[in-house]
Amino acid sequence: MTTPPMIRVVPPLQAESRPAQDQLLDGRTLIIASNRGPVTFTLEEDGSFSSRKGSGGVVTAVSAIARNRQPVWIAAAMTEGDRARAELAQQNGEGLISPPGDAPEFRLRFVVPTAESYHSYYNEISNPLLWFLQHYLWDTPRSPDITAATWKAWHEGYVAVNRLFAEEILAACSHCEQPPVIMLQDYHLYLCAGFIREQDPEAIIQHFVHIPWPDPDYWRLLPMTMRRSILEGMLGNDIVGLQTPSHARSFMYTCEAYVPGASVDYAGFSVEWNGRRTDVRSYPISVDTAAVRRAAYSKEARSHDRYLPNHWNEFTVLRVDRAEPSKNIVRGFQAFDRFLEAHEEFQGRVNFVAITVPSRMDVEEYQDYLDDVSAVVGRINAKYANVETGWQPIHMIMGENYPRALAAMKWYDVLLVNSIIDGMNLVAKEGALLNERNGVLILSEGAGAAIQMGDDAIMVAPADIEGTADAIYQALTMPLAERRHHADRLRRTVEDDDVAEWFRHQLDDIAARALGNAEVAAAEQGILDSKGSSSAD
Ligand code: GDG
Repeated sequence: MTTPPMIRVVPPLQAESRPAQDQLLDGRTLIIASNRGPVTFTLEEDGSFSSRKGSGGVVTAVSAIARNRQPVWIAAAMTEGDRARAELAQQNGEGLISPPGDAPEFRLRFVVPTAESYHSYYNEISNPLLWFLQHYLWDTPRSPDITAATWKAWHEGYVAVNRLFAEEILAACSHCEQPPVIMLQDYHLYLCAGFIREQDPEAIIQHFVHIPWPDPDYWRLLPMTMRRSILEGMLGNDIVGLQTPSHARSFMYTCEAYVPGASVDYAGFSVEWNGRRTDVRSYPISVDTAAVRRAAYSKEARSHDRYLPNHWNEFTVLRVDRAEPSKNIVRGFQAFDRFLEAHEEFQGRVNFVAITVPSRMDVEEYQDYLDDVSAVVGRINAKYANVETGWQPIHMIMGENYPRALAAMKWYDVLLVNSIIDGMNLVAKEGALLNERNGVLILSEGAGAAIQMGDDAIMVAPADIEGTADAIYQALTMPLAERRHHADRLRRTVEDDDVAEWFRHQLDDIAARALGNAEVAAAEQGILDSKGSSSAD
C-alpha cells in the first residue's frame, strides 16, 4: 500500500530584517543524509557504547552551524557498533540517537540494510560503477560489463538502500509542522530525492555531489534505465549542487540528453521537469581552516614532527591521497622517475614522500591499483637506491592517520596533486593553508581546485608524465620570492573561502528557494492579492 503524500499548511516566510537563512531555518528540521555518518559507535566489553567523531569536511561544516540547529543526521550503520546502537535505539523506542556528550551537535538515525544489500549498494554499484563512471576511469573496450549480477546489485542494493534512506528521512520529519530542509550528500543517494518527493511534495531538498559529473556520452555506458532513474531521482531536488560550474553544465546536458520532457535553461542554470524546477548550482567545497590548523598543531600531530623529518631531504616532494586510481599516483611516480633521469644533479638530494591511505579494499580494482603503486615504487627505488649513502627516492607512508598527514603538509617544498579528475581536492587546500616552507603546488587541470588555485600553481595535464616531470623541476628551481608570492596568495584563497562559506552559500540558496516556494504555495492557497504580491515580499 502506498502512503498518501504529506500535506501541511505552509506559512509564508515573513519579511523582516534578519537574514532569510535564519528565518528559514527557524522551526524547520534540518536533515543531513550521507552514507557515512558523523559518528561511529563501538560496543565496549562492559556493554556500553563509545563513539568517535568523523573528521570529514561535511561533518565539520555542519558542526559549525549545528550547535544552535541540532540537525538530524541520517547515515548507514557501517560498523558492528553502529548496528548494535541502532538496535538498542529501536528496542528503547529512541526516535533519535544522541551521541555521548553534554551538548551533542547532532542527533542521529541509522539506516540498517542487510549486509548483502549494503555490499551490493556500496561495493558493487556506488564505488566500482558510479565512482568509476564519474571519474572516467574505465578502460572502455573491456569494462564495465553490465551483467545480470549488476542488475541484481542495482535493484537489491542501490535502489533498496536508497529507499531505506528515504523512509528514514521521511520518518524523521513525519511530525514536522513545517516542511523540513533535507540536504543529501553524494553519489550513494541519487535516488533519494525522487522517493522522498513522492511522499512529501513540500520538503525543500538539496543534493550536493562531491565528485565530477561527466558528459552525456560517457553516461551512456550505464543502461538507460539506470541513467534515467538517477537523473529523474535527482530532479526531485529543489537544488542540485556540484563543485564547479562545468560539472553543473554537464549535469544539465545529461538531463537534456536522457530525461524526456526535461527543459533546460542553461543561462538560468535550472531544469524543469514533471512540473517542477530544479536549480543547478556550483559550491566549491573547502576546509575548516581553524579546525585544520588546530589538528595540524595538536599534540598528536606534533608527535609525528619527531620522526617525519627522517623522511625529508634537502628537497621534499609530497603527495597525500587515498590509494585511489583517480588520484593518478602511478603517473606521479613515473614523472618523478623521468625528473631524476633528466636532472641527475637532484639524485640523492630529493625525496618523494607519499602518504597513502588504503581505501575501499573490498573492491578488486582498488586492490589491483595498490599493487600497481607498490610495483612502480619498488622499481624506481631499485633503479636509484644508493647503497653507500642509503638514499632511496620514494618513501611510502601507508595507513590511516589524519594528524600525521596534516603534520607532513607543513614541510613540503612541492605538493603534487595530479588527479586524473577530482571533484575539488582538499589536500591542495590543506597544504596551501599549512605549509611553512613557501612550498609550490603542482596541480592537475582535472581537479576542481584548479578554478580557485590554478593561477598560483604549476598546472599539469594529468596524463602528461613528461610535463609533470618538467613541473617538478620548475617547482624545485623556482626563486624564493616567486614561491613566497604564490604561497601567500594560495593561503589567502583558502582562508577567505573556507567550508563555512561553502555551507552558508547553500543555505542562502535554500532560503531563497523556500521563499519562492512559499510564494507559490501562497498563490495556490489564494492568498496573493490582486497585484500579485504576497506577504513574503
Ligand atoms: C571527495 C572528492 C572532494 C588524509 N589522510 C587521512 C585523511 N586525509 C584527508 C586529507 C583530505 C581528505 O582526507 C581527502 O580529501 P580529498 O578532497 O583529497 O579527496 P576524496 O577523499 O576523494 O574526497 C574530492 C572531497 O570529496 C570533498 O568534497 O574534494 O574531490 O573526491 O582532507 O587530508 N583523512 C583520514 N585519515 C587519514 O589518514 N580520515
